[in-house]
Amino acid sequence: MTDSPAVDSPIYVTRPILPPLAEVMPYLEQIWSSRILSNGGPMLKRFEAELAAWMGVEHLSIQCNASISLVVALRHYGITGEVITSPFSFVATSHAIRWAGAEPVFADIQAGSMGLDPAAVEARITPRTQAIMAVHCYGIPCDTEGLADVARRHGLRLIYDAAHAFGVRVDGKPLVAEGDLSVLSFHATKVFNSFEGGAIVAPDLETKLALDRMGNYGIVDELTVTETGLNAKISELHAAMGLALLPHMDDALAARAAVAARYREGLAGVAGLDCLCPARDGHNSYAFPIRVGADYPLDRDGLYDRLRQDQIFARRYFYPLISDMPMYRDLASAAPQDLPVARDVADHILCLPIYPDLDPADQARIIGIIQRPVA
Ligand code: T4K
Repeated sequence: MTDSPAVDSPIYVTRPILPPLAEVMPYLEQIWSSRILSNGGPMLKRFEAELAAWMGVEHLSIQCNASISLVVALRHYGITGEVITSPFSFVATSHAIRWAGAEPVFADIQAGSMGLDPAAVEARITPRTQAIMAVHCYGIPCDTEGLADVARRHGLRLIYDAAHAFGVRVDGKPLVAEGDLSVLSFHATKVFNSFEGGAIVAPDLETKLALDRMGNYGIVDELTVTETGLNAKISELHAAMGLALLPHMDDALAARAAVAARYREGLAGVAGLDCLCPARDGHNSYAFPIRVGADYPLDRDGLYDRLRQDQIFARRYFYPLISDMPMYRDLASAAPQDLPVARDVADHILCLPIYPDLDPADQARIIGIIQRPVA
């Protein structure tokens, strides 16, 4: 993996990991020799097989990014009615619902998991509701049992935006096996990247092939197109990047866990600060969110600005709430008084830099500033 930045260079909230270039070259040579650049070529097939084995799932459809895969997932079930979703997420979650031709309906989240609250979801169900799209925010598992129960009792599809959940296991089982479908992101900013990319974890081969087809214009064969699909394909180059990085993921996850452990230790006992990702086996330490409370000397934005003075670019993921954005705020479900937990979390959250090769000296500097923000 690549070297760490110099001490005085900017520190961003994340930094992608890359495999050694020498390990990428053999894959590129194969592409150059085959001239197969896209359309479900050998590199993609191998990437799907090796990734499924690594994750411990049987079927997945690798696509160009999570945003498009969320659209494909909804289109697969023909969902055009209401989809109950979280306002506390990256905009892609609600945008995908709209691009699929459906309408997002916001429900409040739980304070602990920061995922959808099953009771709040149930209260939002109408005759037009067709699906729940929940988000495993920062890779913290939603209340999957509670959501599955609501979905089952009301005959709704349950689709997880699992963009943050690469590698997360609960009681040894991959979190992405929950729900009808789970969508992962392999964007540069994620735990695992193929530069750009995403995947839908499917329950069976038939569903996987249908998702592949939906992502390839709905083409069955040269003469047969069965549905209004779109182009969700990933190139062979992207598949090669993913393949080359995959063998490094166990080390990368261990390195992330070590960074998270140093933050937990360094920030323990700082009045007014809470670390929101529990130390838990099977977590992926995708992000390191903290809550900046009233007993801290600065408010959340004050700490964000203080860190920026030292070129440390923490991020306020996810503020503002999606439900406050201009294209959604007029929805009835966006009323602020109905989303009190999401609002409270969004107003106090700050995500600290975390990535496998974050230099311990840089991290000590970040912790030192947070411990004593005011000189
Ligand atoms: N669902 C959820 C819950 C998501 O969080 C996301 C994406 C999606 C769906 C959609 O997934 P994709 O369609 O992308 O597969 C970033 C990412 O662009 C976005 O993928 C991600 N969530 C979101 C949480 O973060 P920005 O606008 O904050 O990214 P940006 O460009 O400010 O990058 C953050 C920092 O990362 C930079 O300050 C530096 C570093 N960085 C970034 C890139 C792109 C690098 O060091 N190298 C890079 O190549 O959205």
